[in-house]
Amino acid sequence: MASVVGSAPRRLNWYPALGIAAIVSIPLLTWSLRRNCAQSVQKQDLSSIPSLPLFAAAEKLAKENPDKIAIIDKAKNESFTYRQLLADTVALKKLILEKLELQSSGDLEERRIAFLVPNGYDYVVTQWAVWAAGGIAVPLCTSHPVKEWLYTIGDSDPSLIITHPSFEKAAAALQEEVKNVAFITLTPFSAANSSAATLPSFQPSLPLSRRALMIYTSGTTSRPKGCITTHKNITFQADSLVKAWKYTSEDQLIHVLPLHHVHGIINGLVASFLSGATVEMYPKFDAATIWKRWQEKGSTMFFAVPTIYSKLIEYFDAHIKSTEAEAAARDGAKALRLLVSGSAALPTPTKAKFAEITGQVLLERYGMTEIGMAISCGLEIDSRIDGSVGWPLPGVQIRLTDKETGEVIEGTDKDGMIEVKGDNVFLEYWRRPEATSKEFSSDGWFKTGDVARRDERGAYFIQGRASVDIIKSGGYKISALEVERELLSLDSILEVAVVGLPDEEWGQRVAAVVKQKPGTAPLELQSLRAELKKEMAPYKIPTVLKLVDNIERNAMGKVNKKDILKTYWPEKA
Ligand code: MCA
Ligand code: AMP
Repeated sequence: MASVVGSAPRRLNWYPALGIAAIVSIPLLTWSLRRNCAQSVQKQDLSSIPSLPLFAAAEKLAKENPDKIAIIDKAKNESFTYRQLLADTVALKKLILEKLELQSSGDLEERRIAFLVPNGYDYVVTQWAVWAAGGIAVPLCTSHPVKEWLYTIGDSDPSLIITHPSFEKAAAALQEEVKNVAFITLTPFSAANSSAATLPSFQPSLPLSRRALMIYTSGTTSRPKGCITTHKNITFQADSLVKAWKYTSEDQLIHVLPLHHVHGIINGLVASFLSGATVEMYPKFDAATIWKRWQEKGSTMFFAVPTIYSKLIEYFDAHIKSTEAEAAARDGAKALRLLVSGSAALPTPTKAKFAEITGQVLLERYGMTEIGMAISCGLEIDSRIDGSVGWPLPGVQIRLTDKETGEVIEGTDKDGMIEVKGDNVFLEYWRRPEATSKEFSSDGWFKTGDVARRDERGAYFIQGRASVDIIKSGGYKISALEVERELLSLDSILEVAVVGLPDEEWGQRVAAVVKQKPGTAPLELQSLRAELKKEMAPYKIPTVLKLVDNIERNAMGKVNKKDILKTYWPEKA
């Protein structure tokens, strides 16, 4: 049997929960996507919306049900209909094009638009307006320091930067540094006119081959790369999830994830909006808020990283258990139809403890910035296997290859490198053709760098990453070499090795083993962290520091990070 799991015959490779409908509809979707790509670009009208699949779905819903809520913005404490979302999108689209003096073409033609907007309705309008105007959305991470924003801006080379007034200071700092790029300060949207909003007019779609989204992702060897997905990619990624997890317009998602990554953007926003669901958007995760919200009932889905489930369990034990709120809290969580965990390995004890509290068996899935979601356990409880991420998603092909020889592994129970093919796979790393081609096999499969094993049911079990230089902490992917580079730029540090220390709560912690320059005062973790906060994202900064006299290297001058772990943290190695 061919080792390609997920391609024809699909019937064998997909879990039963999906049923016949998915088997039939994937070729249809592929056909319609291809057909769409072949269309030539029509002149775009400033005041209408291109019928990209996401917008066409929203239009249909807004017509059928003008009062349907798209977003409940918890920070604003306001609800917004699909109708208003489309109306505000077209208004901002017009503003963007006018600002860039592109009224005559009405098309950004893949110009990059970077934006710094907190989680909520204003974020979605901004992203949709960029897409409606034909541009590439570059969401900036709201917790990054200025230095990281400058890197992203420098690399993505945007024509325009949109900032929300809540980032007034940051915007001023950026404007100091970034010359020759236009800025817009967003006027926050209000739901005051939601029911009166006029549905904008629609025009033919832009080609789905149009680049849509740029997400920065850490690599092992270089600075973060801009991962480009097209409308075809993101539509396919979202649609595949909609089929597998059966999102509907009856769903209400509680959304707490950051919006500069695929998990929050595609699984959380795009797939929900494609299905006409309602998304409740929170500025950030807070365990107390979520437990309280679950008790109120009315939401149906929750997506998170394992650290969030771990924090929810911790909060339950510390503040809810044995109080009068306990029964309602357990009940509230139990009422949801779907709770998903991903972005990092879900420890079985976390899964078990969460099930014990809530009666919910978390559904685990596997994904990556470059491929969206690729593998998922099934909706049926029986197909949520402990320690497994399940089966390839509809339309996604997966194979395992031997790490040394590259040969395809046919059988089961042997570790191999996960490789992926399908319309879910990204287009390119922005302006890095060599880096892009390096990540693909000669026969066109994307090499994830993750190691997995497949069992006789075709279910996949992730075994970790091939590279020790990629750390996953709190669901964030972090390059150990990038952290080392920052540490080495400090005056007092002579040598450093950064490793991922296994940790129950964070998955891994960023740990730095440091040899200081002679005569320098011993570093302290807190002051080191404070210093680094100006330089890098908070989640990349080491939370463990070990000062040593010597960092052992092999004959090639390389540090063996597995040995480092064994030497300094033998209990975790
Ligand atoms: C924060 N802290 C940490 C870490 N992060 N300590 C150790 N390790 C960390 N990684 C510390 C802070 O320094 C601070 O301590 C304290 O925790 C609270 O910080 P805060 O930022 O408020 O933390 P939080 O809000 O509790 O954040 C935890 C979180 C967050 C909610 C789990 O990390 C998160 O949203 N993660 C999701 C990431 C995600 O969406 N990844 C998807 C990418 P002090 O005050 O002492 O400084 S992967 C992806 O998209 C693919 C496609 C996929 O498969 O999904
Ligand atoms: P990112 O590059 O931030 O998109 O992170 C993608 C990486 O997260 C993958 O390459 C995996 O290493 C890891 N990952 C995602 N989901 C899972 C999962 N369910 N189990 C284990 N690792 C995961």
